[in-house]
Amino acid sequence: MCTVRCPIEVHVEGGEVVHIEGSHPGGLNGSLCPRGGAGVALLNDSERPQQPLIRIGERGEGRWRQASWNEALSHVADKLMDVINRHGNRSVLFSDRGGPFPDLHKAFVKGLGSPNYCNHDASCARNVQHSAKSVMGLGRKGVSYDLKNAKHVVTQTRNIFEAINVSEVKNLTQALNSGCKLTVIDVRTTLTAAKAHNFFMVKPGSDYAFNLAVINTLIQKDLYDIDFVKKHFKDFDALVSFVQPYTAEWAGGECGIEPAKLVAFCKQLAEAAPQVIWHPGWNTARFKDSFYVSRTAYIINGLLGSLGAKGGLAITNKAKDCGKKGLKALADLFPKPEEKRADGVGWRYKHFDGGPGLLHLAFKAIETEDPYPVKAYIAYRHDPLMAMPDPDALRKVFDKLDLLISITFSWSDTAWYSDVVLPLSTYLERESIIAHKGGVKPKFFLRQRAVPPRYRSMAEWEIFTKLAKLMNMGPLAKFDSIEDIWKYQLEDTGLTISDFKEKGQVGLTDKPIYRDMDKFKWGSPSGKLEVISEVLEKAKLPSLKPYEPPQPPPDGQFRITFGRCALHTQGHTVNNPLLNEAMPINPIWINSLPAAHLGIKDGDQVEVSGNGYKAVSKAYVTDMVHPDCIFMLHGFGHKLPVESRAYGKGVADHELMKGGLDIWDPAGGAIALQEHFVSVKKAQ
Ligand SMILES: Nc1nc2c(c(=O)[nH]1)N[C@H]1C(S)=C(S)[C@@H](COP(=O)(O)OP(=O)(O)OC[C@H]3O[C@@H](n4cnc5c(=O)[nH]c(N)nc54)[C@H](O)[C@@H]3O)O[C@H]1N2
Ligand SMILES: Nc1nc2c(c(=O)[nH]1)N[C@H]1C(S)=C(S)[C@@H](COP(=O)(O)OP(=O)(O)OC[C@H]3O[C@@H](n4cnc5c(=O)[nH]c(N)nc54)[C@H](O)[C@@H]3O)O[C@H]1N2
Ligand SMILES: [Mo]
Repeated sequence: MCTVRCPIEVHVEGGEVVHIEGSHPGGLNGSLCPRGGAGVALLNDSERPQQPLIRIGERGEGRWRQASWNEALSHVADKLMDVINRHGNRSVLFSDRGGPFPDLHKAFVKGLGSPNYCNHDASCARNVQHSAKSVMGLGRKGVSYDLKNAKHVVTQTRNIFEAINVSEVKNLTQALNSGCKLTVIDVRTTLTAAKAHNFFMVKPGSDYAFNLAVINTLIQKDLYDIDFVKKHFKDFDALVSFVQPYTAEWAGGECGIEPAKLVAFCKQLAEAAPQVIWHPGWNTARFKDSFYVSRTAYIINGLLGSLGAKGGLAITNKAKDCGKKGLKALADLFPKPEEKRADGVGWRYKHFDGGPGLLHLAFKAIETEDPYPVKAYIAYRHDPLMAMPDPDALRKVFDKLDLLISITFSWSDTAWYSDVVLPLSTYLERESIIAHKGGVKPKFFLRQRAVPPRYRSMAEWEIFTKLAKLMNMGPLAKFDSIEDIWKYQLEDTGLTISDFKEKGQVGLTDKPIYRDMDKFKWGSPSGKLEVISEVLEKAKLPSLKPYEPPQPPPDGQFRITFGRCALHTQGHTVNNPLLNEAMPINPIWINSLPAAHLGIKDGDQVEVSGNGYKAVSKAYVTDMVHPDCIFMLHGFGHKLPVESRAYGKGVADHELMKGGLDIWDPAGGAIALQEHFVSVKKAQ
């Protein structure tokens, strides 16, 4: 139901799933969010693809031929081989959803001989990833949020109680009950803000100013950890002089906050340090300077000594840090393709992280054939026509493809536009490869299936190993069952699959492991926390970028802002029978002042328009959102006739982002989804 993959227990009676709850041995003790509970409705939903489908009409027309799995997979294998014969192995692109299971998909793409494995992150957390690397030389998951032991948690562009990871919610709640303070920086009063000790409603897009003023205040008032800075920072002096003009007074004007409150907040941080977590954000694909917001968040954590600290951003452990062997990687079955990536990551853009690349730049390559033609695209657990801005422009890009395949368990705009839809079994009906979860207490975990597939769907291990067989893909073709794959993964670990049977997971350490930071060497070129990043400087990008205020909304318009709620996952649960009943549309949050000016009252039907798209929803008139913006939940405004419950309800935020595929943060790489303006009026 969500990429967080909270551990669950599924109760089955007479072959039917009757109840789903948070796993007890997995640490959730029954707790789950509404989406987790609504998995039963997904399982039984007849409005999901029920067998392989091959397109017979025009793309997007919705005319399909039902196919057997043998026929569909042979068709896909033949088409892929045809594209490869004509344009080379590199002409196949695959996009995935990051998380714990991509090893198998990476193996498949390497087996195809293509360097073009991408994931969704260009429209999610790439800015955080790249900013983490630019400061620490570690990825964003190289540190873990040790919420349980924190004394002050700061969330900025992060609605931790509604955009949910259940164990994070539980750990933070436990910490708050033990006296931890919470500060929220947001453009609206979220549920998280409602529980906060300090709440700053900032002007949309002004967070970088806020952070610079915090750095200035911590330094000017000697509120930082001098010993930690001496030991770990490179170029601290450059930071001191850079932030000089960025005072709390100054930020007051830029962000629309009280300077005295910012100073008092900094004092609280110093009191709680190093047990402070300043969350660097999750979905930060928002502004052209979002990279620098996250970058300064990491620097603030460094100034407070919380990078690597217990109760701060503790260093993440893997198997080897617990004296154990890791899982054997399926991706290692094949050599790394020698070709350069189509998205330019690693050669044209050397400061970006190779692993999952940048999908919007791969789409650019499809469009321009620069550096070479990309002619086949497999979207796995990914709906770029909803997850990326400007779907009309993206459909034109897809028109240049010879082959578009979607592997999914629900309908999506991308599946609807595809040549072949391969229906995946839901997570309740399939096994997955063993996954590793890093943290202060790392573990391996396993997804076991609870019931057999309801329709003619298939698990991903089956789809990819069968395609591997049809395409003579040596080592991946040799697996005949999920047990074979599990055995391979566990080869070096000394574990067997029976070790997972009872709890679904195996812990790699009994006690949390915290590193001795006096001896810790960071992953950056200098081994230090880099204020001036060698990698950025080489790419001719500033390490410390002067602040530029966000563009004010044109007269009578609003900046678009968006986010999540506890009841839905992105765009793919809006048609779920239970969740749709609980929340069928996305209300438009609009501040009372401009609403009054426009004659809009709470509950009125309003039309949101911009860039040639318009749709109607209900107004939520409130003081709890900044007057410069409107806010809406992402994932609504579905237009597929096969989704009767979601059809035509609410507003699609991504449709309001014309030209958005070309608006991105040059330092962080992610798309800047909130650099768009819209109009609102009372609907006729
Ligand atoms: N229930 C639920 N949980 C989820 C998901 C889901 O779909 N549903 N999705 C998962 C995924 S993929 C992700 S990436 C995470 C996302 O987790 P978050 O990033 O925490 O979630 P969002 O709601 O997208 O955004 C957080 C907040 O940013 C605020 N915001 C918007 N513009 C600005 C700004 O300029 N400045 C500041 N300071 N705040 C701003 C929004 O008002 C919103 O409250 O959630 C994960 N968990
Ligand atoms: N305008 C705008 N754009 C956004 C966002 C926003 O808030 N506003 N949010 C951004 C964020 S944070 C993210 S993470 C992306 C999310 O973008 P996506 O990853 O595309 O979103 P989802 O809806 O989670 O999943 C896409 C498809 O995968 C299918 N699916 C679900 N689980 C599985 C599975 O286990 N296997 C397979 N094969 N398929 C599965 C779903 O049914 C759905 O059709 O969107 C980003 N784009
Ligand atoms: Mo995300």
